[in-house]
Amino acid sequence: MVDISTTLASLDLKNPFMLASGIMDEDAGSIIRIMNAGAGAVVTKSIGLHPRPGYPNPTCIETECGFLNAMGLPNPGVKEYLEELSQLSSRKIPVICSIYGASAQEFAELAQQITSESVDAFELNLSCPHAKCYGLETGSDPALVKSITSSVIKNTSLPVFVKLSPNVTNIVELALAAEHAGASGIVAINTVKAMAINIEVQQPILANSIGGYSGKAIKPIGVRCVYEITQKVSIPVIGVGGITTVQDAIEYFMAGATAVQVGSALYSQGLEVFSQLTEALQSWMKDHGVLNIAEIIGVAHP
Ligand code: RRO
Repeated sequence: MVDISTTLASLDLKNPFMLASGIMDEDAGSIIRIMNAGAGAVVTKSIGLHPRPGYPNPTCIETECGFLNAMGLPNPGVKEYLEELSQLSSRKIPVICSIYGASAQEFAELAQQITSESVDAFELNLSCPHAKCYGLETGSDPALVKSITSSVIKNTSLPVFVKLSPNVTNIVELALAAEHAGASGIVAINTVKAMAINIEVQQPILANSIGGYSGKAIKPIGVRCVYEITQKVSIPVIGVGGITTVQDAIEYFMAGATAVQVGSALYSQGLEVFSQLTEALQSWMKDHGVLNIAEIIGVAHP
């Protein structure tokens, strides 16, 4: 029997396939469905201190090779979301709460309000590509990454993962800033800043004009980021971006990822994607004589 379990700080995952933030994770009902579908862990929609309606439609479109979204951080705010989390009667798998804020102080307040009763870890969204004052606007400055990460760590005993953007010159210096601040791991990558234009009306399609690109097309960007980060940091890195098949996931593991997140693939493959990936990974490992997933993590490094 091959071993596909993996460990991220104090979190034990029965398999390395996590739900990425922002897909089917706005309410307890959807999260329970993901848990029952066989995911190794789930990450929630990014939650802030106050409710946000998000941007007007269109907020998400399918393009030639992926999806383009500018949802605009829609969420009910921390108070209401805690009620959703309280409906997850038993957490069969780790639940990681994605949080966003405009300052270290806002992140600290969220970490104080969301306790270990509700979740098992935090993912800091320092990478949304199109939200003014949030995400990438804070996550492209190593000093801010360090101060935000430290402020969360001071206010929680839970593991803290930092989700970074590929839309920067040097993702490694941002990962190092998070590691030096005491992060338990890095999540790479968020969506790639992009846009599409309707040539008949001669206007951008998304209401926000600019959005984030996800799906198969961004996989090589994600793999490159994971590879570069794992050359320099020693905390675990979670790979995300364009994973639809087990071969995609294995590429991320070989680049150095300890686990991976799946998002856009849910649109095409449905909830079965988690059990399909798990079974396919087990058969691939058997066929290749790999007994433990740890044997392939980072093997592509010189
Ligand atoms: O809500 C969004 O528009 C969004 C977020 Br928070 C994010 O992190 N990445 C993305 O592509 N969209």
